[in-house]
Amino acid sequence: MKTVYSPDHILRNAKTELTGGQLVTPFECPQRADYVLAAIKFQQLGAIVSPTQWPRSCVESIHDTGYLTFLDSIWQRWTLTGNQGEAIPNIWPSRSMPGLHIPNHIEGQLGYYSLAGETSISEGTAQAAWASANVALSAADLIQKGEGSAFALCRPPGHHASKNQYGGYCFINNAAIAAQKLLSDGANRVAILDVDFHHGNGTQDIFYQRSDVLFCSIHGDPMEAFPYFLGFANETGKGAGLGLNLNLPLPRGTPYHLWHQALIRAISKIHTFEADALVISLGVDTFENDPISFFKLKSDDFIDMGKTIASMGLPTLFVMEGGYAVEEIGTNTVNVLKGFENLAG
Ligand code: 7XA
Ligand code: ZN
Repeated sequence: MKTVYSPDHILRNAKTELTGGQLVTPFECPQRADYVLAAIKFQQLGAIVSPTQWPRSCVESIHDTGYLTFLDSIWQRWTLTGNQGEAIPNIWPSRSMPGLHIPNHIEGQLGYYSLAGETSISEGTAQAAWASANVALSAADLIQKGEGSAFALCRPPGHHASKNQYGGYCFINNAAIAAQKLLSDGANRVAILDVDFHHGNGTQDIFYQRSDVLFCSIHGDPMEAFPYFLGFANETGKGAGLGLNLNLPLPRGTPYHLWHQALIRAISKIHTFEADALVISLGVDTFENDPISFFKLKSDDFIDMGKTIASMGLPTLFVMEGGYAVEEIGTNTVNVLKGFENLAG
């Protein structure tokens, strides 16, 4: 399996993450991609190729232009305003405010365009997000050109980003733009299976009313886990998308055999949908030692995960999302990809 990788991920190197009332070194750090890349080389997964640059319209097919302009300009505006630290939102439209207008002031815009406060914006963040998007689009292109599978080593990740909001370490929804590219290139139906520990609220929101994309997610119960306000089992889609959203929230301490049962349910749904291609939002923060999550998957379980995904027999694009047990992230990620290849041949 080919991997698409850009060294420009390193441009996303924030120094702060707001957690527990403190500014700590972000869990989503450049070393994550370094470990994954090293494991790909060590386990000889396949060629590592550079992304090409895709037209901005590929990203604008999913994200609002106003949001993208905000993302592109925020760092310069933030520093020109005289701010010394990284850009962190501190106010949001609340239940009693419609929140439908975009303030002129940068502080108000940060609140308008963010869904959470942990994700500081730093110099180079937008450039890295665009590089990550090009990685996903290039990997989708490999699938379109006939590769049975490909791995987009995206960083920063994407599945929390909605059409006009960043947060949860995500800025551009890489899985969504890849799925849209597969559709634009001729696929009739694309299934997105999100196996990251966290619910992919952005991806769900983007495709919630569409009939050409099925979204399935297996994740920590949002009553107990980020993003808290989306990802419940009764969210099943709307309008043309009714019945095409499957959320499988699971409780604290879930081991692989129970997680696997949810995977089988998702596979059954994908089978019924008759997808032409599959996009996997691949987070490995389901790992037992992940510092911010609460499932109990072991490293070897990721091999079986990959094999089970391969049993669907679909062209499959893997898009990197989360995983913060940094020293094990490479092994766990490549275990999924190797497991997939062993069954997919
Ligand atoms: O998949 N998403 C992630 O891995 C990031 C979740 C961010 C959690 C922040 C909790 N304070
Ligand atoms: Zn996650």
